[in-house]
Amino acid sequence: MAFSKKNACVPRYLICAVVIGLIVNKALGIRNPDRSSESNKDLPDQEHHLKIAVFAMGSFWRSEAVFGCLPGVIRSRVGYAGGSKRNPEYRNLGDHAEAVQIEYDPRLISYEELLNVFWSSHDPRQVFGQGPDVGNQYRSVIFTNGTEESRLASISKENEQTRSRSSIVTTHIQELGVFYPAEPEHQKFELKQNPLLLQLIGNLPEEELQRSSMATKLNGYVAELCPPKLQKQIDAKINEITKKGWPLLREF
Ligand code: MHO
Repeated sequence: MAFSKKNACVPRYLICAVVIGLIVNKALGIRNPDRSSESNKDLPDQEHHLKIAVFAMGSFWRSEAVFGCLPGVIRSRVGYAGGSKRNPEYRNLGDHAEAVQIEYDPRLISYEELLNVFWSSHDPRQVFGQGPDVGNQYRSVIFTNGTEESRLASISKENEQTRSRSSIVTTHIQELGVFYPAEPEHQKFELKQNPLLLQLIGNLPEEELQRSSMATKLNGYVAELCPPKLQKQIDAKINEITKKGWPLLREF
């Protein structure tokens, strides 16, 4: 059957609808879900070797800060994963867990090393929560992307279980489905509590802040989760800058 003129217009309407949808989403600050396997396809060429790891280990404010200072961690962001609810939100996240997504350079840090940090930075034996935070959203999960990560995760979980003989390691290992980035106020949460530091890095617009490696590090620094040497170096640098003071605008 020949394509009538009327039918030929339909795809154009569809394209318009999609474009308008994207613009409205952007204007309303709506966050689009990520699929793990596709998430580094938009990276610039020099970043194609970067890999992504996703963990849940309690409050995502802290989880993001835990990984921020590690050499080889390029950037991070927090979000919701592991559940079935579509478009979760902080106050209504359904069956998802609070998770952190880490972009890392495998030439500088390995997945096994990230797993070690995961185990040593929370209590995987705690049931239904983490520290003072109680609830399913704080469960411990390693989200994997394929069989090699699952294999490494399982080995590391077995090792962890051997170390804690009397109690069960509750951590789940599951394939990452959709990662829903959390609202902007939860991204680099620790850093956002420190206006001076935000200013020192140039009051970056939100999108740039979320992609900034410097912000990722400083987010760990504010939570005092950088290795002591780096923590001290950053302290010294900030003291140096603040001691010099700012020129004051007095009159014009
Ligand atoms: N204990 C934290 C949990 C925050 S979280 C991102 C609080 O201050 O509420 O779930």
